[in-house]
Amino acid sequence: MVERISDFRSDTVTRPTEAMRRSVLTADLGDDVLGCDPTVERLQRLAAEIIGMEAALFVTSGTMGNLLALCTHCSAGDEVILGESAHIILHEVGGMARIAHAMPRTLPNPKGRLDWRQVEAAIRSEDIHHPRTALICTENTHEASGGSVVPLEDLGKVQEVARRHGLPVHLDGARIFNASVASGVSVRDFAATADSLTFCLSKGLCCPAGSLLCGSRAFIAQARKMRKLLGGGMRQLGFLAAPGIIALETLVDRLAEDHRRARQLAEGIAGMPGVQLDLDGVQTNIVYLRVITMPAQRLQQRLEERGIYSLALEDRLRLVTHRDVDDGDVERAIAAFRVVLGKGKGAG
Ligand code: TLP
Repeated sequence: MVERISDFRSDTVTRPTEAMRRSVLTADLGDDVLGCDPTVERLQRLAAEIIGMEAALFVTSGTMGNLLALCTHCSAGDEVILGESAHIILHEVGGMARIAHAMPRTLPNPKGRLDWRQVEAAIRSEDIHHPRTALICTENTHEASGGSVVPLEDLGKVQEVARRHGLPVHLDGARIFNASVASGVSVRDFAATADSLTFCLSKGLCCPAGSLLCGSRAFIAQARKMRKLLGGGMRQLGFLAAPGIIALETLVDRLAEDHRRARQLAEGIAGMPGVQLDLDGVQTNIVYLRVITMPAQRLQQRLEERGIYSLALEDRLRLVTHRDVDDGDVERAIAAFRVVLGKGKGAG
């Protein structure tokens, strides 16, 4: 019998804090579709202020925030330049094609970094055969490379190219606060490299649900209408917005703890037999690894039998640190790896 579950599947598994739970009971409410939920209004003002953009819109999820950005920036048949391992490409159910009716033009993005020269070369010229390039998407932190922080300088260069060609940039900043805490660069500085940005409350910031799409007032007004079209207009939404305010006011700085634990976890596992793990890539709260001796699915299952939950994503295993795992969970995970990989008591 497993005594305790240590859940490293994602930072999305975090449960709301006591203060968040209390905030729900006292939240001032109204009908947000009619634009009069005071708590949502407060959250949106706070988000816009922190990000440094004119306006913000509370949406159900990061996926919806990104999709609204695609729908708002693009028309049917337009092309979007983005990394081949962008979350929008890998894990957003093809919404770009199915709902935004836009076409991806993917480029290599090792560690989440797009090369501005390749971006510039991919922008379509005016030609009777060509689609219109409508948007460039960046992502920070970059999930698929293990939460790597994309340097501000890189994002700045992509933005320069975009400006030269009169194109907008959308930044998928689902974990932009992790990027900021890890690098010391303010979220505002990262956000200044884009015209719109999505960030999530429901990951390391521990909220039960919700993301914010930020941009200019005109952009957000259009996105708001699109949110309604997609069925994302909610009524007394202040119940979900109240925890978001607490998250932004009190939970950002503690992300450093998650980063320290991810590092500790990665260092504990990296030297074990058959493990392939890029320690340099572990900059925030995500650890990706492969083991040469068994498929990721099998490893996930063997760890799960020992109370360590992780996620097999294709051929790699992912562990994510967050507020609901502590130093003890990290130690237990390392011990479970040792057993499963054959260098400890109970191996097999
Ligand atoms: N990512 C999830 C999974 O889909 C992989 C996770 O557990 O990490 N952008 C990025 C960079 C993300 O990592 C995610 C979620 C999203 C967007 C989508 O956010 P949600 O899950 O709120 O739709």
